[in-house]
Amino acid sequence: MTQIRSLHAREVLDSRGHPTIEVDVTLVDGSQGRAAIPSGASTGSREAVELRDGDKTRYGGKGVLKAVDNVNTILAAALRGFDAGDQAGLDQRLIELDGSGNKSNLGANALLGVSLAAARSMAEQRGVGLWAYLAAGEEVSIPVPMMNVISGGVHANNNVDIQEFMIIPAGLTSFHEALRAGSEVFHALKSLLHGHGLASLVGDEGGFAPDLRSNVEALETILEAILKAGYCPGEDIWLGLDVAASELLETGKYQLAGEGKRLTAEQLIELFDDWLAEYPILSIEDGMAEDDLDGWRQMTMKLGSRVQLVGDNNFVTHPDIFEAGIAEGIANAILIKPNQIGTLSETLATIRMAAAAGYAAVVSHRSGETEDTTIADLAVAMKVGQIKAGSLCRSEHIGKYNQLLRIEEALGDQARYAGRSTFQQLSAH
Ligand code: 2PG
Ligand code: MG
Repeated sequence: MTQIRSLHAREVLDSRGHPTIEVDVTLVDGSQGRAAIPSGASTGSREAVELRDGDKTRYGGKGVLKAVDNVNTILAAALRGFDAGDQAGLDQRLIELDGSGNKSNLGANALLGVSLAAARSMAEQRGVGLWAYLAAGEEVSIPVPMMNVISGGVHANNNVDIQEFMIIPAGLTSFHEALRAGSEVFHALKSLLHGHGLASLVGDEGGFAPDLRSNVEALETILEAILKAGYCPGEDIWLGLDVAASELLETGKYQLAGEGKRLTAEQLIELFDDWLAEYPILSIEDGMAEDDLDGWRQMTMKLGSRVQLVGDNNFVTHPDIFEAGIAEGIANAILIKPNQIGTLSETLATIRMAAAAGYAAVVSHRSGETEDTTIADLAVAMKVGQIKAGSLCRSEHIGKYNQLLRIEEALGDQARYAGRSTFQQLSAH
């Protein structure tokens, strides 16, 4: 009943209007699963390879027809009859069929499409939600959303260096109240920006991308919006940053154009320290560039007991790379992006590794998204406690939050919002 009858892939568009791959898996009993794969802009150098055609006559070279063809020919032939219920075996087979080590032969986008669609077909076959299928009877939780309200860096066309300013409604008592708080703050922020004569156009992740003069001005404006919406900063709602520092590093120094500064790692850590004293910041992602191991060590030593330090571009959701990072003692949390590694099983292995090492995990979208909401189910099933899925507008982001509302509703009085307890190990909070 759970053998694969057929695979079918197609080229669709993502939220930036670039091509991406969508895969349908059909089982012998007719059950179907579908997955569409997102794409990043501030990518880590060791991410699994997203296969693009490079044919400049189509979509500026961004077409994915090769990856589509790899699914429809090689993978379809090799996996016909494979038991989709054996996710670990299926993913192992995908890795072997690719054979490259970084998924560059068949494409991580092709492999992940099959891997996730297979899991979805199984959930369909069992007649349960994906989250329930993945949880396999284990306890689940609804994650705290980290919602991008101001965008900068490579995600926006403005003067703000830091890529993402997020609000974290960890102090609310349910997911739907947390989402409501996020939406109310988002709209309060919009009217504040208008009041300051600033544009409320949005960046790739739906956060506003105003021409603020500095990063501090962004922090101040968000605090004002939280208050204006009737919430208490540092009690209901905290702040989070994705510095995406790899993008700031130029000839050995971190360039903060907004602040007019060129900083050493040490100076940047001091700046974060100042901000921690001033603002209710709960989480800093990629505070150092991916290769700045020494900077990461220093930052973890200096700030790691007081703030969540999330590794994204440096860990790239890769179990081996992450394991080395844990041994180095860098960061205290990891960002989980299934397309950085390319199969569901490896993603799950990295999440389990984080739990075993006492690291927090944040399941995350990419800045080029689709209507696929798999990450919402994944975050619930793996009980990670946090999800980063963009802003409070545009359906590619809202879709994930709406899916969490549905799951919360389905769980009824069993629904547990991860809330403040997720951040309990941080002494300052
Ligand atoms: C990040 C992500 C998602 P991108 O840096 O964390 O927010 O951006 O997908 O561009 O890598
Ligand atoms: Mg990041």
